[in-house]
Amino acid sequence: MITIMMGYFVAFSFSMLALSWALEGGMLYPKDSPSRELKELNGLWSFRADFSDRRDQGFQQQWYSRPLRESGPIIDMPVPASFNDITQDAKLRDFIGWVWYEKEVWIPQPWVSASAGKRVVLRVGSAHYYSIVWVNGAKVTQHEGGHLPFEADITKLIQSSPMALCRITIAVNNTLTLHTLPPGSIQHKADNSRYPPGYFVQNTNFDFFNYAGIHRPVVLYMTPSAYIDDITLTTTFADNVGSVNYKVSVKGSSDFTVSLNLYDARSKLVATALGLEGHLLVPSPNLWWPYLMHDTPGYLYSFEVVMKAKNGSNQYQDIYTLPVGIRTVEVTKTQFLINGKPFYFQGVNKHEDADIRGKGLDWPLIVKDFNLLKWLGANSFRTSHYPYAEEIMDMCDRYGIVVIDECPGVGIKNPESFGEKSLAHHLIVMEEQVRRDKNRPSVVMWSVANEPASQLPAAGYYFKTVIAHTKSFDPTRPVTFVSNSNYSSDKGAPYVDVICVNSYFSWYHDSGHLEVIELQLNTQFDNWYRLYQKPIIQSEYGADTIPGFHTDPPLMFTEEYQKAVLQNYHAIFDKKMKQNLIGELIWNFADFMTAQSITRVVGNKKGIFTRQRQPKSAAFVLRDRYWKLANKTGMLPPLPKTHYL
Ligand code: BDP
Repeated sequence: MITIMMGYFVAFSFSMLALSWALEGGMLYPKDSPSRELKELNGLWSFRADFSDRRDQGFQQQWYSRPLRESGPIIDMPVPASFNDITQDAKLRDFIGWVWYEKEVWIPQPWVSASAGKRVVLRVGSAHYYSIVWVNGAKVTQHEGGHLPFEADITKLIQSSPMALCRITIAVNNTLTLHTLPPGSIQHKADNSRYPPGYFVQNTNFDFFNYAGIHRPVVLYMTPSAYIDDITLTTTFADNVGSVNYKVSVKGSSDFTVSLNLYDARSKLVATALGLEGHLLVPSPNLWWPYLMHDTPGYLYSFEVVMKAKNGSNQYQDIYTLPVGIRTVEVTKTQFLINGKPFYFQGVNKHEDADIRGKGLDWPLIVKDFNLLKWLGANSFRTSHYPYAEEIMDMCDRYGIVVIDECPGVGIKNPESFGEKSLAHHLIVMEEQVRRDKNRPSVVMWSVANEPASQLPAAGYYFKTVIAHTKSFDPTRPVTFVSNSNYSSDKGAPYVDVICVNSYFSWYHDSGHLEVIELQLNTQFDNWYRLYQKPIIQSEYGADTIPGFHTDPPLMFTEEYQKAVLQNYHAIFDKKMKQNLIGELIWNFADFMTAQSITRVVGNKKGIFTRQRQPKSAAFVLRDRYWKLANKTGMLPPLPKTHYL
């Protein structure tokens, strides 16, 4: 829609030009260190949605050029949080277009002085979906896509202003097009007898509410002006010796030295080296093991980089420490091996979703969810259907929760979304995601899409390219996408390392007929394996369930029916896991919000937990199964459930 989204499209095409194929620079998570400081900008921001017909008033009136309160009414908006459920205004809940955020902050004086040799960066953990950022009225960056971080070096800008007060304005647009990830489209309703003038809706092909706003922390951080820009770690081990293979990049000086120190979990120095690239050898390493596969899952070493640089007479030191887990990943025709041992994904699919905050990062929720995962005996999840917050990924590394790291490629259905423009953007998104998560031991596989129209002819070239591109950045991890296409017509499946299949027998097909599940599921696995001889993950299965609904015999939407669906699936899983099934991920961990529709009763109810994280009966079925499996598959020495809680 040219009219309302004009500003958006202008910005979009600019970004496509501005980004080259390979991203410039690293995206290390901002952390304190002896050389670095951090200032969190979370809390209340000023906020205004641009309700003007063309949604372009903010640009016409340059709302970024003076305090937002001076150009019109503002409300308080928490960051991080989705803006949708914060007020009582239905118009804001379903708003499409530009919203404006603003915060004024003092920059610590030692960061500002030009002679101090400091670099100051503004970083946004994620904002949905298109963002433009100004500092004191000057544009500093823009970014296409939610779910991934972006940043701007604002050193020069703040050093040139007389005051250390800094006004940060972020305009965020949640409009989706056929070329964004996820794709979407604006539909105008031109029939004036049925719709008011200018009426439009946004259509999407995904089943979660399109929450928007600034979803993850915004921070200002300071590094020395010569700094550690990026670190890439891969690990191997053989003959009881682990190897941490490293590559470091430094910016801001060409006259520097780099030393590396590896510490174990008790802070004992176990290896050292010098230089930008090399290997650190660790005899008798403590390997990184998944939860329930070892007594000490998620073992992390600390990889410390110490960089000393000179610029003329100025000397700088920068120190950055990255957790590293030593582990290997390998896929055979029938197995997924972690550290050479068969790993079975007994896990869940999740969403970033909760009451009021929507997709906003929320620590109590995060910790609660990890406690529930441990309670359940789940060893893994898929980040359905977009990369989750770095703070969540950190927990996976530490707890040994294995992750299939999915990009926002969900709902790619329209043939136009398989064209060059979409493909180019998809490649950039994969680069950004790999750049962010490449060092995480918990991430064992990338998923480049969920349920695309992979039967379309264009899907072959599209997925071949996206998968090859992802592997060129990370040759160490398998790549997949999640399919619900027919096995015989899926054009992308030839390029994946692991077949991931979603199916909803007795739910979307043969609704109410539990008796067909076993036969249909058996056929599903046989068909896929016969054609591809690749290991298979059941990446979704489940049934909507209203907590408190009970019937016997089981009827759809009752707790009994959900349990029965699970049990029927499990009977076949038990058979197939002896052959080539390498995992099962329930849909879904918890109920979540969706768009309104006649098939959704205030959201998707396929959770085994409610949205408020209370268990439905199926949670206990799954818990029994997962703990039994952990013992049976030999992943765990026989232990009481309480051992890990
Ligand atoms: C699958 C989708 C998932 C949906 C689920 C459902 O991958 O996003 O929420 O179905 O319908 O097709 O519950």
